[in-house]
Amino acid sequence: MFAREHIEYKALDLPDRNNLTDEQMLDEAKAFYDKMKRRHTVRDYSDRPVSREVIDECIRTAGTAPSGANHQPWHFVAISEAAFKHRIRLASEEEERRFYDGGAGEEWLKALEPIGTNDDKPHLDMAPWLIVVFAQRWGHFDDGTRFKNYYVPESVGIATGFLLAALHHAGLTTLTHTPNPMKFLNEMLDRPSSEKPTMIIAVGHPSKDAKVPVVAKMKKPLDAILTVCDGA
Ligand code: IYR
Repeated sequence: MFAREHIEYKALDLPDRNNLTDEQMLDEAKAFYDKMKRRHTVRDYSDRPVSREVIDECIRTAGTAPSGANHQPWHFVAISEAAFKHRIRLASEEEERRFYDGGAGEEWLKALEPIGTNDDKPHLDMAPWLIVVFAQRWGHFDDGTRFKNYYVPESVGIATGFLLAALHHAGLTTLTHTPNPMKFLNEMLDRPSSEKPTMIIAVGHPSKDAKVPVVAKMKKPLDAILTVCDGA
C-alpha cells in the first residue's frame, strides 16, 4: 500500500464537515451515550447467523481509526467456519485452563470473581463470528522492505474500540476475549510473526437466557473519570 517514493506531504480541503447547531450537538452526544451505554459484553450466544456484509462494514469502520503516522498497523481475521471456530475454542481453553488453575496468580483471579469467567468458552463455538485482531509491529513498502510502526497498542486499541462501537451500532453483541498467551493464533490463522494477536472478539446475538454480571452495570460516574480545567 505504501510506496517508498510517495512519502511526501500533500493536503486537500477538509472533505467532510459537521454543521450541527450547539443544540443538535448536545442531542447527538446524548443519543450516542444512550446507545453506547446499552452495549454489554455477553458470553451466551444464540445460533442466529450474521451476514458477512455486516462484518465487512464494521471492519471498514475500524479501518477508519486514526493511527500513528497513518500506518494503520492492524489486521483482522473474521472466522465463521464452525470447525475453525472449534479449533480456536480448544486452543483457547487449553491456555485458559493454565490461567484459571493458578497461572494468573491469586490477585488476578480474585479480581475476576465478580465477572464470573472461567476456562469454559462455549461462545467461541456458538457466536456466528470470531474476529481476531492482530497488531503489526512493522509494515512493508510495496517493494517488500520493512518500515516501523508507531503507537501500535494505542492505534490498535482505538481501531478495536471503533469496531466494538460499529458492531453494537449494527445491533450485534460482542465478547472481548483475551486468552493468554495468544501466540497459537498466528500459526492457526497463518499470520506472520511480526503480528501480535491482541484479542478475539466473539460477535453475534445474545441467547434468550443471556446474563451479564451485576458489576458490569456499575460504571464510574462522570466526576470520577473527568477533571475539567476551564478556568471556572
Ligand atoms: N483471558 C481470560 C481472563 C480474563 C481476564 C480479564 I482482565 C477479563 O476482564 C476477563 C477474563 C478470559 O478471557 O477468560
